[in-house]
Amino acid sequence: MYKLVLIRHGESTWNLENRFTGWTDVELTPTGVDQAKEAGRLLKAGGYEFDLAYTSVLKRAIWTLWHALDQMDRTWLPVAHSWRLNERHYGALQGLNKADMAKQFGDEQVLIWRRSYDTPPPSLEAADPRGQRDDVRYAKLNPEDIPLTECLKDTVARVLPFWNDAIAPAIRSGKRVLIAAHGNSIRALVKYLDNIADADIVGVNIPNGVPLVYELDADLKPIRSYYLGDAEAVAKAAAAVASQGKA
Ligand code: DG2
Repeated sequence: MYKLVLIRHGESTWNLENRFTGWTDVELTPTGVDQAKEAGRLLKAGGYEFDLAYTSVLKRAIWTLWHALDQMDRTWLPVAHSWRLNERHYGALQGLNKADMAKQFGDEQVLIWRRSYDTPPPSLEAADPRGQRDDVRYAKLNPEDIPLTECLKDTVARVLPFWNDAIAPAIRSGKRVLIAAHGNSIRALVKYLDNIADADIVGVNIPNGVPLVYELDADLKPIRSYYLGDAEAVAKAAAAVASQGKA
């Protein structure tokens, strides 16, 4: 049996301001740092050990991983970064307030933008300064791989090659893996691992900074999965994420 641990980053400045973030590279808040440290303390207290960590190229996930590893006295662990673990690109919604958008367009429309499997939010214009065309960290990508918007289906399509080519082989080779990523790049992995139907993934919300443990069989199929920490607090935090898009 293998164990895999996923952590959504701690609260970011734009989570706090309730703004669509996507590929915008925002910082953690002090609460987010505390959540990341608490995740590390929980992993340490649970006796978790890792050989390898993966994260995105966005600093809210990178710092979360670092603070968690620091609490475990494991800052020396090898870490691989990939844009494929970035948050789902939120298109022209990036920077806008989720509740304001719900007031303007209705809760139902914002739920579609946030949680529908295959309806992407409105696209950014290619020349929009909120895009990443000139960002050095994406300079080696094919221009068509840099999204202007993404639905979860698009996110699954760019996360899975990294799972199949890098993460899954590492787990199969016996490496104990920790992944620090984002609400929707983690939902993409959870959908794939748990084989969740397109219609049902709408109801899955990932709380900030809580380790999500997967026990996997030899074929990397989940035997069970669970969050570490207080179950009631975790359920409350996931419900709070769900309601961020309401007027
Ligand atoms: C949030 C997720 O991403 O937002 O892009 O706004 O996990 O990086 O904070 P994260 C964003 P929702 O899909 O939950 O609205």
